[in-house]
Amino acid sequence: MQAQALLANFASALAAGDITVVDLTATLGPDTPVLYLPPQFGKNTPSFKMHEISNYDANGPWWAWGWMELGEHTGTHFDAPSHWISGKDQPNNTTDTISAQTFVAPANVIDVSQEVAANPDYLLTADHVRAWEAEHGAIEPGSWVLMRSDWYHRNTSTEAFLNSDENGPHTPGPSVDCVQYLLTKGVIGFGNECVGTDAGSAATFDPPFPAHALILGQGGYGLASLVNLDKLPPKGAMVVVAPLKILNGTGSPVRALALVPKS
Ligand code: 23J
Ligand code: MN
Repeated sequence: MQAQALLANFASALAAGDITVVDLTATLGPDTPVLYLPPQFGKNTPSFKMHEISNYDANGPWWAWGWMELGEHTGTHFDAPSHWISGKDQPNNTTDTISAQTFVAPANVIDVSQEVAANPDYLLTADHVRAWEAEHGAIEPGSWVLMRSDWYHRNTSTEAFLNSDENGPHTPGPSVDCVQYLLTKGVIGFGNECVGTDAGSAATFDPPFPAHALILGQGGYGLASLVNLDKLPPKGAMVVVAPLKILNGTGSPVRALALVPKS
């Protein structure tokens, strides 16, 4: 009964414009930046490509439609536990087996935009997260931690977004101790505005790529290439994000949304 009233109130608040739906998704197209891994790590993912089937023409007189060539980990996307070797034996670790119950969850938005503006290699630390909690409240089990860096403003240029030089990519992410701390809080996953959940320098960490290795290894999720995190409050937004139900999928492009109460 209580939950029924809650959803009725939710519908009223949406209709009245007291809850805003913020789109956390970047446009998916041929210019969408994709991860570049140096050859020693193996193969890379292709860029998005749309193939035309028909365009109200001889190939389909009354309709337009296309088919897509796209990697699972392209654009604004979801990492399933099976993406990483550490998560390969987790239960319900693929996009078709993850419980839909987890596709709606609260967001904790940690603003590191100042730090990142000064240092693109900035790493979010456990101490920073603890200080954030002292100010905004504890990170609750089953919630997302989203790192707001304002990096998404670079998302329209692969060069600016990947920010690589001869020493590799320079993009922000979580430190190892940060990821370990977030796991003690029982988070559902970690989200980043960059091309992946991990920092550009994360190949050199112990373990390498800790957001992937540790979070996916514990059955948690990742969100990458998020946008508009600057439009969310530190606490109080609800994330609605679901991967395509790809059989044995290791991840999927998503339409990520946040429900934000009008302040
Ligand atoms: C494969 C290998 C390394 C990384 C990634 C994928 C991603 O960031 C991803 O999209 O999951 S770092
Ligand atoms: Mn991914």
